[in-house]
Amino acid sequence: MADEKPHVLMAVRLLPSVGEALDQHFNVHRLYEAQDRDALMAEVGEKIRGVATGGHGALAPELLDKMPNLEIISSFGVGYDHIDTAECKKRGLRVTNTPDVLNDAVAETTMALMLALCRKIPQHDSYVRQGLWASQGAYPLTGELTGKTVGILGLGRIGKEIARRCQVFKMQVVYHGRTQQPFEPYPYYESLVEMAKAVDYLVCIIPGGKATEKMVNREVLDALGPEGYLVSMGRGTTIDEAALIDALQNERIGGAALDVYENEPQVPEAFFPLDNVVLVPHIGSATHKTRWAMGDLVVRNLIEHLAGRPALTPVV
Ligand code: A2R
Repeated sequence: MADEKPHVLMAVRLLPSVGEALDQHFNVHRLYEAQDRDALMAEVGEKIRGVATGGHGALAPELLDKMPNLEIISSFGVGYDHIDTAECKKRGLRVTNTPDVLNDAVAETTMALMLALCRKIPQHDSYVRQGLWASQGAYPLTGELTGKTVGILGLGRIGKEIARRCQVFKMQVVYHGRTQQPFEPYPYYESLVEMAKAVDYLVCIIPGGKATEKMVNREVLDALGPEGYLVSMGRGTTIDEAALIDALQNERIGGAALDVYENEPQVPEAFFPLDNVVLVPHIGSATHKTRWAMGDLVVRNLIEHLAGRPALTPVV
């Protein structure tokens, strides 16, 4: 049928709003619900022109092979390190992500983690719940963000929103990346180690992938030092987790707050007994409003591309 809706594969479960919107515009095949994935792909693979996927939905070449008419992979999330972009280029596939709509939410989570670390919010909460306030008096005093220096590793879309918020908190902002951004008002450090030496807080908000793997290593952590704090927001793979655990256990850094991990959703248990680390389960963008907007962009990229118009946010 010439007017048949295009066929789209949902590789992973996404928000209900995404599934509903996709159902309106496309014939949707849900790989994650299939009892027999091979049978589903054998039946519909040739018809599929678009894939909707997300951070934990890596697409193996063997799966791509089963979709010879595939044109576009629309991925939920700004990071797309789970997608082999070189392979997609080779196959002539368009790849899209969901940038910008999550900048504010991730920046907000970053500030929450910086405050939690600095003002020891989790410790205070448990102090009150355990009845220790009444029995032992006030909790020891803490530091504060005001007047401290924050180094942003990755002054991109999200990094810039974090920088603006840190300025409102009366912090000094500096940054490191591959290139200096002369129109940004913040001092640039060519060397990550030199920046780590100079700052009180190191906020990591760079993409994952080979180029940034374990970039925050023992040398960087030691440069940050016992009065320095790490806040990890980008990808867990950019931190050498073993080196971080060692630095926290031996108090060679002041503390860390982590939203992302090397092997999510597994979190090394070595973190659990440590009082100098705040752990949250990859919640950077996890608000109703932002996740809805990200899902909406996944759908609109598919609609635009499959109608023959340019995709909205292509990365390949
Ligand atoms: O290096 P530059 O000047 O292109 O700056 C980018 C920086 N960056 C790196 N810095 C050092 N070494 C690298 N190998 C490297 N690769 C990239 O990270 C840029 O300032 C920043 C990324 O900014 P955007 O591309 O605008 O990404 P956005 O939307 O801020 O998201 C950052 C990451 C995502 O890739 C997800 O993994 C996570 O946050 O949600």
